Amino acid sequence: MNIAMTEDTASNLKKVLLMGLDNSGKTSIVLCLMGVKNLSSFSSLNPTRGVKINKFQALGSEFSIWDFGGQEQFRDGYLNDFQTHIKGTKKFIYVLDIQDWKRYDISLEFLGRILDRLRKHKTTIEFSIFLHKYDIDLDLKDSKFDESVISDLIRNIKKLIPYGFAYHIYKTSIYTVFQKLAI
Ligand SMILES: Nc1nc2c(ncn2[C@@H]2O[C@H](COP(=O)(O)OP(=O)(O)OP(=O)(O)O)[C@@H](O)[C@H]2O)c(=O)[nH]1
Ligand SMILES: [Mg+2]
Repeated sequence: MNIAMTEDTASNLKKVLLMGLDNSGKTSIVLCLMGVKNLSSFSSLNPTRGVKINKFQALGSEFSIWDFGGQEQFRDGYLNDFQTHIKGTKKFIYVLDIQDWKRYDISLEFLGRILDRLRKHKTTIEFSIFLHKYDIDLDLKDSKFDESVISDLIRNIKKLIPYGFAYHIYKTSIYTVFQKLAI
């Protein structure tokens, strides 16, 4: 993908970046935002290789959603080229799979490195963290995965946030027509 070709030039073009570990649900979120409702589109998704840019119109604006495939082999590259990627960005969404509790530490580490870059660049980008796959029927009775695991996770996320940095955390799910609950 030629980055120069896709730079934000129109003033009403809203550039949104999505990052997070592989399989966390970024491409599914993009499909939801684009209005895809056919559930089979979500079950047949392949891992995103590198950055995939999706442009579409909604609410009178044109959106350019940059979906960064989260496999380990790509992550360092995104951080090395961070400044180039975030140029013109309006909103940054970090996606964490709430059901993938075995990889919380890896996801927190990646999030920490992203926040570090954002702090260095002193940007005013809106920052959100999606605790994704927070499905309506999520079973929190499992002994290894309960409310305390999630509150620990949220506490650990907050520890990573630089002082004075504005952000929001949401619980999201592609079910129930893309739910996004502020916490
Ligand atoms: N239970 C549940 N599964 C979801 C949800 N969102 C996505 N998934 C599933 O999670 C899997 C991975 O989704 P993707 O959207 O491909 O994940 P990704 O973050 O784009 O992965 P990479 O491209 O490898 O970085 C798919 O099987 C989706 O159907 C959700 O809200 N709840
Ligand atoms: Mg993907």
